[in-house]
Amino acid sequence: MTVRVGVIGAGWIGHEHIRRLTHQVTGARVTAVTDIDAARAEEAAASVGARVLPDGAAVVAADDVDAVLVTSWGPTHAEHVLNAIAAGKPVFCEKPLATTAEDCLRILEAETAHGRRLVQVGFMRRYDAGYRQMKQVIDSGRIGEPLIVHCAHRNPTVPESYTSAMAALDTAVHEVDVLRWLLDDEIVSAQVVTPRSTSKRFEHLKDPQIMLFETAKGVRIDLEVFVNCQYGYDIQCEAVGEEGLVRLPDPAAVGVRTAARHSTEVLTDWVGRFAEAFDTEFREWIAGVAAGEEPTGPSAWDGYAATVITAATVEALETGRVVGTDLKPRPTLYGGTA
Ligand code: NAD
Ligand code: ISE
Repeated sequence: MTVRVGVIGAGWIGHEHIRRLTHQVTGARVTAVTDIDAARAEEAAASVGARVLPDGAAVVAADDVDAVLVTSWGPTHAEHVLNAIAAGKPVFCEKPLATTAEDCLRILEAETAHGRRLVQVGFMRRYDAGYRQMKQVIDSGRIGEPLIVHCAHRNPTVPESYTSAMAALDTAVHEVDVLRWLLDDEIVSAQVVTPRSTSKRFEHLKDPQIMLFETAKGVRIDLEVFVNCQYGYDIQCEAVGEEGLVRLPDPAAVGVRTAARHSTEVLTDWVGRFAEAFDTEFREWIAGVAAGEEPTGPSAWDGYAATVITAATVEALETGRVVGTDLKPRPTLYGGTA
């Protein structure tokens, strides 16, 4: 079966995913595209022979759309995801699931009422080969119980529109998700420490930031978010356990020796760093949809948890306090008891 996908939002990542679904994933075809910017929708649709529809509701309702991909701006995600659940169609939503806890809870309620999972959230790091190897090592018990995790998330630069809160909401959100998954543990509090800011930033921005998280089992996580580091896109993660440690590998790169120097290249953006992870993420999602199975990737519950935890991190930044995350009880649909 070919899964016919309708895309809502044909911006930067929408384009990437349309290209991916068309050229990197078998068993999928993009049949409909919408964007509030009509020219963008036209261009994206024309590139793959899809039709343009007037809005997200029309994409969800279309007879030639089996599954929905939401790649519009974050504040619009909840509306499209709720429409897809109401239509009983599988929906892949780029992060964030929604920008408020209340909207996430509406989605959890709607999916729970539907009775089976339809929603997957685009936290692609769970599909990165290096993180998957780290998870195997942690789950095998080889390093003993995890105690501390050291992480860094560095972007070379960000535009002026990027705010201090986005360090948590837009950037650290990836670590929040992947660490909850790696450790099979919940983040219960957040704290933010701000060192001296780099001079290579827009004046309004606090950069870098050091985020400190604690999990329910007492694991401590330190995360450096530095979005104007200049030198490249660099993701680091090291989990220290009772009997050893496991470290995320750097992407494979040849070593070059010349002029009395040995160097390896550092990537410059997330598109290249996680290209294979995005491909795997969509191959697995499409295969599951084609087989009529519930998605196995990050769930609406994971999307809710990420939104609550990153909101607590912003509060911690703004108040200087340690802020609890205060999640609601996890419904049974997502492996909980509520
Ligand atoms: P973008 O601004 O380039 O594209 C968003 C597009 O959505 C725009 O073309 C805009 O016109 C359109 N749009 C907005 N509201 C709409 C609506 N209601 N209906 C139809 N179209 C609408 O932004 P982007 O960088 O592509 O980011 C899009 C989403 O993807 C964001 O939620 C962002 O957080 C997420 N994202 C995820 C990753 C990742 O690593 N997983 C990376 C980048 C962006
Ligand atoms: C962006 O939205 C992403 O999702 C990238 O993965 C992240 O590295 C970047 O900091 C965000 O702005």
